[in-house]
Amino acid sequence: MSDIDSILKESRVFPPPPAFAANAHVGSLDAYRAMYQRSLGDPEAFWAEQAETLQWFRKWDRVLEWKAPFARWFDGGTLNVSVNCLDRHVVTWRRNKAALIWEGEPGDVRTLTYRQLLDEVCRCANALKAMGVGKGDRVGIYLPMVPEAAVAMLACARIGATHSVVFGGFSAEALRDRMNDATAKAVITADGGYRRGSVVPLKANVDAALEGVPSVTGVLVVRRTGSAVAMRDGRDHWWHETVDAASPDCPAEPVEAEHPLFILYTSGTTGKPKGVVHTTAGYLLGSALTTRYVFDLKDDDTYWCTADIGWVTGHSYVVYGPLANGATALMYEGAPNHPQPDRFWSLIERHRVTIFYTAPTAIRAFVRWGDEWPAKHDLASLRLLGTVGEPINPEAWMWYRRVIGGDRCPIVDTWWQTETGAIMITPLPGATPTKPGSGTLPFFGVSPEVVDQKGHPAPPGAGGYLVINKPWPSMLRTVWGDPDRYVEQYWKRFPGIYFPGDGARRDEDGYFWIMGRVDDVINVAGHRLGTMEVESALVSHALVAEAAVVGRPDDLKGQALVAFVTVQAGEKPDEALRAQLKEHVVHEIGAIARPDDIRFTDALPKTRSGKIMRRLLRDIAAGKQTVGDTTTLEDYSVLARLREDEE
Ligand code: 7RM
Repeated sequence: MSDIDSILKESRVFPPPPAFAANAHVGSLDAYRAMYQRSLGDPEAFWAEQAETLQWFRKWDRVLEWKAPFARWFDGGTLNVSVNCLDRHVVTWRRNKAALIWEGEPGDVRTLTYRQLLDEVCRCANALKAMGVGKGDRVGIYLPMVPEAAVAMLACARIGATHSVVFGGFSAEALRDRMNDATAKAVITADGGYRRGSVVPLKANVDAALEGVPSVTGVLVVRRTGSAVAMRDGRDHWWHETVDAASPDCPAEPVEAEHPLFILYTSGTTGKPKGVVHTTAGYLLGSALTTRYVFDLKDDDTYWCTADIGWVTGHSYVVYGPLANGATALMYEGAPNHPQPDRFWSLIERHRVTIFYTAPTAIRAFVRWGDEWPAKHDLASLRLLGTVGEPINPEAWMWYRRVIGGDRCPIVDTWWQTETGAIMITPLPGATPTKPGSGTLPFFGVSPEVVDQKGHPAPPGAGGYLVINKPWPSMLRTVWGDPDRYVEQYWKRFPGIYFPGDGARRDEDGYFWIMGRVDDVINVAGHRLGTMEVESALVSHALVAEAAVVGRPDDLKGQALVAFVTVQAGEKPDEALRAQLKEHVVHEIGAIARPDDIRFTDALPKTRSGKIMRRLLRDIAAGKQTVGDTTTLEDYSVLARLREDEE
């Protein structure tokens, strides 16, 4: 088997705007390189120095203990995450600074200052204690994007309970499996949540889920929608009764540096979800440090990460990273197109957002909905844009820069995973010249490489496997209850080296280009093609909004290339466009990547966090009637429509 062939060429470069660089935490590539060299020259000294920026009850004895692949960071130290996110700010001028500005989907707005947030966290912590929850217990959090979600996470941290947030869009079954896997003691939920104007019945789902979860003895219920719910005596408690009545004083529990802060389940490509375990000090350090440097965060910023707290991006860049830095974060409950496709731009205009962080899937939807929606709003408050979740196609990047960023804002394309806890490969906006589609360079202390199948370094320009060859503080520690799976999944492909599962290449400048998941690589006549490059060639056609390519078994070529394509709103795809797109790909990258079939569709199957599920498209392209596990699919009707479209 060969490595991955890289075929797409992209040569645009955007240096940081001088005015941005002049005020940035890191203002030049030289400054970045000097700090990066130092971080890898003596990682333990670097991380010890950085750990001084946290508040500790007791300092660590030892920076790192590495018994590959098991790491312990800052052993001997004790601290509390909620103290770092709240208490240390309320003793400064920040006590009356807005910590969270929240907007509900119906348009209601709430602001919580650091002082108010700390009081609410303490009350919630006391309410949890009264329910019998203490250090080491696991607590499920199944909430919409309301301030209480952040409060609940911090309240768990305050008493040393380990939270497991389950995305509010997941089913009762998914919730049940996760609560059982973690043997949770309590669940925090709401009567419902708003999504595109309708109410998601969260409490009813909890009731159904808990039928099969003997470990849960208490449920705390936020009243959000006012919908009628059943309350079970002795088990269920209203937030507005118990939390509101509780004392706002709750001393923080000092916990060990390696105490598990949270479990977050990630659905692997197959089989049961893995409970990724993150611990206290290393995770907090990683999320805090990256938030400060990658987003060049300052006290007068209004920072908005659009991720749901059900995903790791919501953990690290809605809650822990911004609050650890004393920032003002915007939180929004609902859909980007409710009541109209300009909701995000309206939010940015009204709240004067300065830093905006979202996903390529959202950006491609905005492109498709049309430029008239952002054009209705004044986006001049923005100074920095970010993206995460999938490779971003260069044309979507260019659109983001021009239409949202007014050709003025740097873009940080941040590569990382649930497992890495924090951003790993990213530009620093005042230092790194950016290239559309590239995550550019590693963050401090991160040592990634592109290797061939034998684990040898791949030459510049050659596609291969992305690996990380040194431990870092915010790395996952294990899979909850299944250390063998941890070893098997991440440390076996290249023994002793972390393998994230992505393909990548490094260019002559040392920039990383993520080429997609290696499971999705397509084998055409001996060439191994990453999905990102062919998809980007398709998306660079003016009429294409989104594309996903997969392989279909082919007697002659091994695999034939099948492209699923969504066109811009209002366009009618036809035979002529199909022929044009094939020629367009040949023109952009060469005959090897010419799609054998192009199938137009109005939507692609995606996970609930917006990642294209190529695995399902492979089954459809192969004409299989039943497709693999679809439990993480966002919209089931997409599959039915794709099948109907079959010619
Ligand atoms: C944060 C998050 C992780 C996977 C990862 C990649 C893909 C994420 C980028 C990206 C290219 C990026 N966690 N991915 N960010 N690919 N460029 N900037 O998404 O655990 O849900 O997913 O997402 O494949 O391995 S995650």
